[in-house]
Amino acid sequence: MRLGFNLAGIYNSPIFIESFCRYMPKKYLILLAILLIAALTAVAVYFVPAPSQKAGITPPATVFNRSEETAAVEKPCSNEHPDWRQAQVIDGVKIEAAPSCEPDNPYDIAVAVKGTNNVSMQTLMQTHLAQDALTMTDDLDNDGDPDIIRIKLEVVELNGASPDGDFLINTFNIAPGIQPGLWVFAPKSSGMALKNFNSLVANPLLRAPSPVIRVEQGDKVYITLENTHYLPHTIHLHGVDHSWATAGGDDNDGMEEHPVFPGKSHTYEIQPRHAGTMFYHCHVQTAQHYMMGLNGMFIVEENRPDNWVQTFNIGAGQVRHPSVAVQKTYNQEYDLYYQSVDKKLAQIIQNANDPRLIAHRMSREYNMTESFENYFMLNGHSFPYTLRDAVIVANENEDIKLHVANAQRSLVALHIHGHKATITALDGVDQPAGSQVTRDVFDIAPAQRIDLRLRTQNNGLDSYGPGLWMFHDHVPTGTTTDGMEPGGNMAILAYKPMIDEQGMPKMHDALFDQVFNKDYYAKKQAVWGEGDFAPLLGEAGLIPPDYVQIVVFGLAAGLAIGLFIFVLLVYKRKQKL
Ligand SMILES: [Cu+2]
Repeated sequence: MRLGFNLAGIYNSPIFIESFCRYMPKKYLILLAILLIAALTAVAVYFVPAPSQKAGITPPATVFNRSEETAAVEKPCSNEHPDWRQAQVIDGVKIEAAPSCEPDNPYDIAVAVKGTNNVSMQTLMQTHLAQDALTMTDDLDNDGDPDIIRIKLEVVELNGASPDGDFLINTFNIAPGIQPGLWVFAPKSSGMALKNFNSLVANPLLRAPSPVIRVEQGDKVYITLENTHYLPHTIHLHGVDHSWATAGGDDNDGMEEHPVFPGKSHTYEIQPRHAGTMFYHCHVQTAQHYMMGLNGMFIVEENRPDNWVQTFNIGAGQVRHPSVAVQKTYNQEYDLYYQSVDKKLAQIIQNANDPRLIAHRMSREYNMTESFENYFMLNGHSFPYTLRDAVIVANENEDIKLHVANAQRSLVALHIHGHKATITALDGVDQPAGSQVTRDVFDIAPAQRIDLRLRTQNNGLDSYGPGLWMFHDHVPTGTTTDGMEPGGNMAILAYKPMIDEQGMPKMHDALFDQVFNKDYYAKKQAVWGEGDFAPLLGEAGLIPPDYVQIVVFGLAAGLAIGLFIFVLLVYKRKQKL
């Protein structure tokens, strides 16, 4: 027996319709029909399908962790790792002292010299390097150093939009409060991309510029790009001796038509016969990807016995384990990497997550021919952060080797105060002794590299004596950060007695208060807003009002309103009469 109530049966039965019509008056029926038609039309209009739909993202409501937001004024040097400054030996690798405020992690250097496969797990754990980031094997020429080098690089986004809410992630400040969106190549890393669970700051391995890579002349080098990014990229080894195709017939020039897509990897094979300071960069949508930061210095060191070169120089700057040939001729070695950023391009990755939107905005909406350079960086930082890790610390009577590369869109006119340096190589080719020009401004075209010999002999030519000598790009924009001076790639050549125990230049306290301040670069603060001259040169301030003007205005306006009301009352009275 069926116990259920059969609704369909009732509605379909002629008795139901008949009784409905009988009890419902005709005019209501028509009204009901009209209402029904109107409602259905509205529904149809609302759901009318379009030929395509716009993609949208609704981020989950994650709360931004503000715990690490700093006050406007920062300590010039955080002095996080004073022990890293000392000369030391790790896993048998001799690491030179680095007096600057933010020296490189010496464990990174030990691994960069010996390879991830030749150091203790204890050493490797002090870095963020993956176990296969850099393997070094096979002394092919029996001269005491490994000759098969396998390097793995990833692509990392800095200061990009978080998919979880309205904040940036993998943050990397180039100057106080300045966080442009960047892409960099980075050695394959392990663990979190951030400093810790409670942080949005990128771990120290993930930073601008892309690492300086050093190999030895004649090494068999395999560079694998493991594309961890959401867009395709390549590695083009600019100026480095490489065949056009790999032994297996694959692309070896990193050209646009051979992109390495997200999640894919590709290995470039080289055995450079020529030593010198070279370059590498992505060659997909080259103009934009290059300006986003996908470029770095590639140095081929001369072949020498027992020559374990420092494969990665993270963040460029001082080379704390120079090659055998450099050690023989020079007291110190530095990599100087100049880079610029167009903030309009950099902002694209801060306003979208969808790779299709980013590709659209970057390649079809953004117009490189109408672009500007707003930020100028030396070794990934703009002044005053250049004082933390891009200082050159010299003693008197030294010969210092400088590798300088220009990854800016515009020319660099490098000027070192108080010194005249000498060009020893151009684009990785040694200059003959007679052509080694000594001068005080070096013009470096985009993508060019120069090697300089900087002498600190106080003889009125090489050096004018000890000091805190500024060095910077003499193109006027180069010393600005979004137009604010002092900024850009300004840095200091400091003679050792003139820096404090934290590696910061002495006698700069007043300047530090002004510039280690994000309000200064946000243009919220007067340039000479502090000190004795503040009343004269600080904010223009407010001028007291003109009281005569106020009284005259009040009287005139009051009278006018009064007169209007009076006329209105008179008119009404007349109408009543
Ligand atoms: Cu690319």
